[in-house]
This record gives sequence, structure tokens and C-alpha cells, in this order.
Amino acid sequence: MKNGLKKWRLLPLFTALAFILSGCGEPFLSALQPAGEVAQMQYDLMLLSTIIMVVVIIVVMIIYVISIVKFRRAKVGENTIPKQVEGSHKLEIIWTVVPIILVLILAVPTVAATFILADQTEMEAVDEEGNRTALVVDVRANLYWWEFNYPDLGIVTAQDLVVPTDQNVYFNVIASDVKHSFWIPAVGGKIDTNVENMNTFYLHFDGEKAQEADNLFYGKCAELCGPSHALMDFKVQTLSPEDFDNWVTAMQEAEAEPEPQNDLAARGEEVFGEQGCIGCHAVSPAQGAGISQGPNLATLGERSRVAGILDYKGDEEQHEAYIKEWIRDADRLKPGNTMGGYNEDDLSDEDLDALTEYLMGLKVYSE
Ligand code: HEC
Ligand SMILES: [Cu+2]
Repeated sequence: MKNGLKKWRLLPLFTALAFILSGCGEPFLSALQPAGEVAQMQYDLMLLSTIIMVVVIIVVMIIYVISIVKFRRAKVGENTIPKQVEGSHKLEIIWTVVPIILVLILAVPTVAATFILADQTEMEAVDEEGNRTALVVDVRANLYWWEFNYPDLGIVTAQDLVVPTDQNVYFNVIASDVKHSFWIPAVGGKIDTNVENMNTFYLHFDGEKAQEADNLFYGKCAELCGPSHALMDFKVQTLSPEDFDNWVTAMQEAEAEPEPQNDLAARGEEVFGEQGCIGCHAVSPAQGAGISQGPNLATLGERSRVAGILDYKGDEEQHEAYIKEWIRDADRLKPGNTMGGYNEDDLSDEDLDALTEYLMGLKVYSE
């Protein structure tokens, strides 16, 4: 009875594991549910190598089982010496040629895909007027936030990357402090963002697959970069080409100095200046690419999360609460980030209320 119980002790562990692994299948996050041409190619290569590995394991296991069954001592007797095959030409040839064939089956598609994915010629293509035809986004990774600059459109955002579906989007990636890595598991990557040189690649966001993911993919930093590395998330909002054009227009027409929506927000804007927030944060989508020390806050009121991690799930009260929590306690929420927190001595509760009112009103395209 006791032994029987012991056996079952592992059951909760396996149940828990099954639950955890079932989380790997989310369409907005899973490299196993490719949502674009680049991810599909990477997935196909993974599948190919997995199939080859499984075939090898099965063949080896079969030979292994046959030999231990066939050559059991009980069966062949104490003093039998099996046939000696050392130096056998036939065997040597088999175990040299078979792996070479397997490596070739793996290498040809891998090298082909590498060249296709490295092709950046479309990025430089221009129309009759000399304007670039492809969409280019400059990505800058910082401890622990992301900046997205659309150089040809004059737009800067942070934390939320906005892209159109069903066309190639070209990325120039760089880091301002230490090495990070840009990865959108469901759509492709990852590619290192280095401090000293710029890397370039492209991604393709499939419109139908994007809808299955509610038009919101998750991006991650994939290179251990510091204590809050695991919190260095960003969101990717996908829009149909028409919606994307509307977004671009709204961002381009946004005020350089957003008008506070009421008196409380107007006081908040003053606090924003008094406290020096403005030294690190731009509040207009046209400002700050590559130079600002903190994320551009122009669209803060309509971002899906605060600081890339606090998900308010569309609940405005929670949204406000998270903004306050972040300003008071940034240090605890993301250890090691350069903003730090503002306690009651630095910033009174009234000023915090005003500041939050002002920040909640920073919206560009959802109004
Ligand atoms: C020294 C520069 C610096 C100062 C000063 C500063 N911040 Fe920040 N702030 C940052 C950085 C860096 C981040 C991103 C941290 C992260 O996500 O790792 C950030 C993030 C934020 C965020 C979350 C942004 C988002 O995209 O969700 C808000 C809101 C914010 N700051 C508000 C403020 C306010 C209000 C003040 C003034 C009271 C302020 N900050 C002062 C550097 C600064
Ligand atoms: Cu990082």
C-alpha cells in the first residue's frame, strides 16, 4: 500500500508539467504556431531536424533492443563469442555515408533559407520620386525597454511596436547599453541587438494568423542583459494596411505638445516638468529617437500595458493604478531600471494624482 502511494506521488508533478507545457501553445507567443513567412521557414527547419533526429533515435533503439534480446547470455550460452566485425568494410561505409546523407538533407534547406532570410535588397528599393517603398523600423533596445523609430515616417514609439500585416517589414536593430536580442516568437527572430554594430532583418506578419492572435503578438528580449531581463517585454500590434495608414496619419498629425484634457491634467503637465520627467520622456511621436533616456510616452494612455509588463486588460481604473504604482515603485517592479521610484517625499499624493491624470490623457490614435 505504501509503495503504491509512492508511485502516485509523481502524478501531481506530471499534471503540473502538462499544464505548464500547454501554455506553450498560445498563438500570440508560440514559435510552434508560426504567424508569418519567416517564422514558417524557421519552423519547417526545426521540424526537419526533429524528424531526422527522431528517425536516428528509432533506428539506434531498434538495433540496441535487437542486440540485447538476441545476444542474451541465457540464450547463446556462457562461452559464445559473437562474430567479430572489427574493420568490416561494409559497416564502415554504412556509418560514414548515412550521416553524410543526413547532414546534407539538413544542410541544403538550411543554407537556402539562410540566404532567403538574409536578403535585404527590397529594403533599399525606391519609387520614381526616390522614396523608399518598404517599411523600415529602427529598433533600439535599452535596459529594459524598447524604442521603435519609423525613420521614413517621422514617428517614434516605445514598448508597443505597430506594424501592417501581409507585407515585409524591415528592421535595423541596435542597443544603447548592453547586448539584447529582438525576438517575436510567433513571427520570427531572434536577432542580436548589439551596441557597436547594426543588424538588419525582415519579418512578415500574416493577416489571418494575426487575427487568431487578436492582433497582438508578444515580443521578448532573448539575451540575458541584467536583473530585469525577463521583464523586458514588448507588444506587437498588427493592423491591416488601411488601418496602418490611418495610424501613421494620426501619429504624424499629433500635437508636439499634447493639450492637457482638464485642470487636473494641466497641473499634471506642470509636475511632469517640475519633477524632471521631461528630461527622460518625450510626449510627442516625433521626438527623441535614439537620444531619449526613457520611453516616448506619446501613446501611453492607449498602450496595452504599463512599462511593457503591467497588463490592465482594458480596465481603466487598473490602468491608473498601475501608472501610479510604476511611478512610486519602478525600482521594485523592474529591478535595476534607470528610472527608479518617486516616494512621498519626492512627489506628494496630490501631484501623483495630477500626473496620472495627465499621463492617462496621452493618446494619439484611439481618440
Ligand atoms: C532618468 C530618466 C527618467 C526619469 C527622470 C523618469 N523616467 Fe520614467 N522611465 C524611464 C525609463 C528608462 C523607463 C523604462 C523602464 C523600463 O521599462 O525598464 C521609464 C518608464 C516610465 C513609464 C512607463 C512607460 C511605458 O511605456 O509604459 C512611465 C509612465 C514613466 N516612466 C513616467 C515617469 C514620470 C511620471 C516621471 C517623473 C515623475 C519619470 N518617468 C521620470 C526613465 C526615466
Ligand atoms: Cu534585454
